[in-house]
Amino acid sequence: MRLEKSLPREGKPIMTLSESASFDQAVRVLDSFQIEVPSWGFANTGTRFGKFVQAAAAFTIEEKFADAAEVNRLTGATPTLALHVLWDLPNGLDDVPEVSLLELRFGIRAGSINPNLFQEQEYKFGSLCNPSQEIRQRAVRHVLDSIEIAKRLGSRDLSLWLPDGSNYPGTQSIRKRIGWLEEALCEVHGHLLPDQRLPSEYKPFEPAFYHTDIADWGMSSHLARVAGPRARVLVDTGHHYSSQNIEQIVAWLLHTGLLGGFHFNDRRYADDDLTLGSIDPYQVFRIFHEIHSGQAVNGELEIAFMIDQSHNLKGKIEATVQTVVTAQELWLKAALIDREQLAVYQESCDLVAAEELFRGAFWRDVRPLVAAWRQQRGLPADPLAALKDSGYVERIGIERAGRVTMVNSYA
Ligand code: RM4
Ligand code: MN
Ligand code: MN
Repeated sequence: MRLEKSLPREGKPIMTLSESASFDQAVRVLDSFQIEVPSWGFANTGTRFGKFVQAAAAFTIEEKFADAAEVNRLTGATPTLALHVLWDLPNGLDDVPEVSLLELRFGIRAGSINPNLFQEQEYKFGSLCNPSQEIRQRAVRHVLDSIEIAKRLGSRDLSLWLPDGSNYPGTQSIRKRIGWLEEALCEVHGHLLPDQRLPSEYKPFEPAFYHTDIADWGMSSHLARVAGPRARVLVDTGHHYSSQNIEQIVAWLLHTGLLGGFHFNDRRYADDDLTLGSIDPYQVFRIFHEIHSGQAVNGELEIAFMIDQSHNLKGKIEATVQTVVTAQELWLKAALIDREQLAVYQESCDLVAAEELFRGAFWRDVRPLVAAWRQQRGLPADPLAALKDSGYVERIGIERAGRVTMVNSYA
């Protein structure tokens, strides 16, 4: 059903009673759904084989803010921009005033602050887990500088990802490195403000290919407990082995109170950073169901939804809008599961009825509901079409073309 067909002349959707109850619920669900976009999602990124440069890709922090504002204008769901310290604030604290001005100018707030512990030559054998105390201290200092940046920008989350690990058996002491990591995280945690948090990603491999110091959610959970009460686990959906049950991990992290947030993306093979839901939308739905179930029990949950994608072939802004729209649809589908009825079927072990109810919610077409919500909120009913009509991508493609673009770094 296309929305326009269900609208009479004066623009009010014609709905049955149950549709209008769903719409009221949809308004609540979509009003409270926000997802953070990454600054690096607008930049030229590539694989280790090279980059295909796009004329419209953002290069400066100003351009990244402009693109984030365009996505927020179209979707109404992305008020914050994740920043990567060395890419976006190469001069550290000295760049904070410029970022603050950009926040005001574009109506987009700085979101999570991501220290960079993988770019410098010193980190060849690790950052917070490096056998050299001097290098570990240097890495800690960078994280502390990043916390200071987060404080000045009013950012809640200092989001950690380590490249640390080793490539060959016997070349590093796995156990000593656990101890160094515990020490570093405790020190860093001590510098957080009471309302700041320290979520840490885990990842089974890449760039290290034998052992990775924070390889899975068990290790990340342990470290969060040791580091302190504001440390959390960050689930990047691409950081799992194939066929791993991510929603079960999410359920455990909710149960243990350690779930800090997500980096959403999709994958087919490894950490592919593809568009959310492009390969397996059912998995995202299942993850969202666990979160809705968790929120039904505890309304106070603080979970950061973020996108961590690298659009190498697609247009960056189109892909980001597409991601946000997909996230909204899947979030709403999962919210509309009749959880009370599902619980009845689960308790009576009525397997087929339970599965059909669950699966049925996934197959429900919620696009007309999301479009109606957008119209009510003064947003374009079809954000991708509105992006096309706006000419934004062509305009920035012309403005940004021709300048010298660095093509030798990841972002
Ligand atoms: C990692 C991880 C981090 C990201 C880096 C560049 O795989 O997903 O979130 O910052 O890549
Ligand atoms: Mn990530
Ligand atoms: Mn990743």
